[in-house]
Amino acid sequence: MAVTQLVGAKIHRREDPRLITGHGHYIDDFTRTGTAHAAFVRSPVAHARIKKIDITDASKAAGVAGVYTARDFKGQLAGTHPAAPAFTAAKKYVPERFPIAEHEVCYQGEIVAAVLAETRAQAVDAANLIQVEYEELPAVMDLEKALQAGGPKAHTDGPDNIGWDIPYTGPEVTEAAFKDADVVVKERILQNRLAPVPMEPRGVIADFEGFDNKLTIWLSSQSPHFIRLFVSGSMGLKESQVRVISPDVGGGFGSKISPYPEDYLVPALSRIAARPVKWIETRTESIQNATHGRGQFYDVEVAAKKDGTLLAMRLTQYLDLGAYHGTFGGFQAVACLMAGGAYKWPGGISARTIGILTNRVPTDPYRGAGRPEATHLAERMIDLLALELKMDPVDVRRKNFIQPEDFPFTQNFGLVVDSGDYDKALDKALEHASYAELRKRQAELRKQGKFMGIGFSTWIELCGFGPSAATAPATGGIALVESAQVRVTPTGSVLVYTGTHSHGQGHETTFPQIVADQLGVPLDSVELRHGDTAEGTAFGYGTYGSRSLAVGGVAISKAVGKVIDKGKKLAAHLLEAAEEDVVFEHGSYHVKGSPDKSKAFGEIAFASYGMSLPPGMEQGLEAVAYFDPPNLVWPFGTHIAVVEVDGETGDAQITKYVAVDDCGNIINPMIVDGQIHGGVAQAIGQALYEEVVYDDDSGQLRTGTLTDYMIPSANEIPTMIVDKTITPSPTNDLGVKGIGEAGTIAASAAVINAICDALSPLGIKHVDMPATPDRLWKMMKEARN
Ligand code: MCN
Repeated sequence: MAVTQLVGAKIHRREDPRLITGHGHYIDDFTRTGTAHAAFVRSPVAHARIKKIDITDASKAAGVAGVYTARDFKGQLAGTHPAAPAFTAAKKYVPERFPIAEHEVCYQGEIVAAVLAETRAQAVDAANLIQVEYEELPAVMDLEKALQAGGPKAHTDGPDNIGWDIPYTGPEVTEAAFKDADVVVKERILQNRLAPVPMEPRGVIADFEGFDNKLTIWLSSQSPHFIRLFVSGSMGLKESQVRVISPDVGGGFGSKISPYPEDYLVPALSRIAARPVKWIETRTESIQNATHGRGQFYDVEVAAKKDGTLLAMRLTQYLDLGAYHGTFGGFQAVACLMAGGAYKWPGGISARTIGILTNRVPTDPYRGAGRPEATHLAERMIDLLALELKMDPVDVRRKNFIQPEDFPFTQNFGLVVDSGDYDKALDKALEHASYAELRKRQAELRKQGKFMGIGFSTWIELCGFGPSAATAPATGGIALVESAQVRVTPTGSVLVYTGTHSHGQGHETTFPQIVADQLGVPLDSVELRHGDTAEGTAFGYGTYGSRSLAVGGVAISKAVGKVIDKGKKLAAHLLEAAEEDVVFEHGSYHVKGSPDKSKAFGEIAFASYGMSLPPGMEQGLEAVAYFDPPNLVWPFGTHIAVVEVDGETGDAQITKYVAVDDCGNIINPMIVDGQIHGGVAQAIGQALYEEVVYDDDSGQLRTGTLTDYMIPSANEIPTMIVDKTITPSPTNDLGVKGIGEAGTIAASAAVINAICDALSPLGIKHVDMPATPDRLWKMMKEARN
């Protein structure tokens, strides 16, 4: 294949044959000789004082190697489970968290004891024999009640339930615009709490070798270097004494970024018991304990002119933190900064975020984190305004879009949007949807008493974390740059090490596409390595925030550039030419104007390990590069959903779905489409089916299995028309933007807007998620009455 065809080519995922034929290696596939299996005893209640833990029967049970409570870990793990470094200054109350509860449990599922046994079944059986006496306390479950002074507290020793309260901009910013407005629309918009449900739940294996004081951890993680940082710190080990291996990972969706209690406890157990320890999460443990996403509501007001010109927005985000601050949970507040969407707000945006402690499992980033919420609220408000003004929602959008000539555009919170052409994506989507015909069809169906609706989401996002200047203050000094190492062996194999982690995104294919193209070598000669802190770069910043390509991929490209430059010096020496007269093209160095005077890249790789080097040149052909992007990248697009709601049952079926997205230049269109498909499917799950439900009073989880927590299958997901526009990002050499979260950011608004449009003849203006048949049926019944 000609070299130039690799970037931009639909190359099948190289990792798929391995994964599809069952040759992948997930945590449960690993085993160590002499392993003890761990099981954890978890609180069955949402909030209680621990009065007594009786381990007598469990200690005597068959196969038990040890039973442990908080006291046993006190000398093993220092300090608390780390709270988010982000938003540190703005935090009001950060409850202390030790990975295992000693005196008080604050959510159902919090760990109170651990058992080690010879087999997993023996560990689970023995855990069931541990008797814990609880004194139940009131559970804080309602966000508004949680804010009332003098009410129950999620932590008995806390001052109140306010984890943070940040007014980004006060109401005075928008006061004048609201006075001038012809129309003001208001809504309370819910964001249902979601369980991430990766196909592979979490799991940890730890092997502490006491003689060397060395710890190896295998776990299912999106960011192994972060885990090494946190766990080594807590265990009093040097980072160099800890090796974290995150092999094949069966999905993460954001829930495998932060360290979990088990990530500390399993290594500590290995050190205590002086043997390898393994723990594999069950599905119910996963739904109960993996950090949840969303779990918020917003009060929003929009001021506009009667011709549809937007003036200003006011919003307050009420965010359910759960019982503790998620390590990166603060990121969800970015919804406030992104609430303006693809539009201009000349009269400003007033935004405040309140993080509220409750007795539920903590929330943390879940695919999109903050940006789906922002898109949902912006797009819902545009539709409410269109309804109020009896305008076509397309016209309101077009009237207020940031225009191509406005880029780089400084939005209301000072963030600089790199590039975009929002009308272009909208035009393409309208064409695919045959919009005019759809409206005609809708009018006909309405005459027949049928409920068909068309919903838009002209979404934008910010991703590619991130420029150190922007991210370091929020992360407590960690600059989210990315590093790469490219190493060429004497026979021309190219090993690429990245600090990002692929767990479904296809990096093993796309990153080598970039490298092979640049070096002019076959794709097969390039191999990507990631997920092992003992290999490659000094520190990797992991995969989240659709950053892997726009930061990690660009770092790789820079490292390849350094390799090419070194090769050029060597080629010039071997070709007896001046370096500036040598060009590198299609995998070969040649002297300008003399294509026959050349050295193939493979020859240079071999020569680099030999004796004929220019004076002062070291042997070998490898390079390390770091990339600190100057700005975030800003993908965008238009999604259109067509929905029919059954007037009798409330069942909403998506009959057409169009997604036109723009992620700048594309490395692999097939993988990009796959990311869109998966992301849209997840957002359809949020829009129509998924919600983590707890009992309002007792805080009991009611959706602890996949029979109660409904995730969509292929049956529920429509065929999608997927297309692109291409607006390169000016912030990186590849001109790329992220795509990993786009579908999830875009789709819930399109689906819910379509349902609201379908039900508008009944006077229904707003529908919350999930729009289950039950909810819609009740709303229709009420509206008809
Ligand atoms: N890509 C491309 N051209 C572009 C943009 C991206 O070819 N212009 C390719 C990339 O090279 C990469 C893939 O598309 O192979 C996604 O790239 P990117 O947008 O950089 O996103 P990340 O790789 O950083 O993935 C993170 C993102 C996030 S934040 C979540 S959450 C998520 C997601 O990706 N979780 C996933 N996609 C997932 N997909 C699967 N299967 N499983 C998850 O857990």
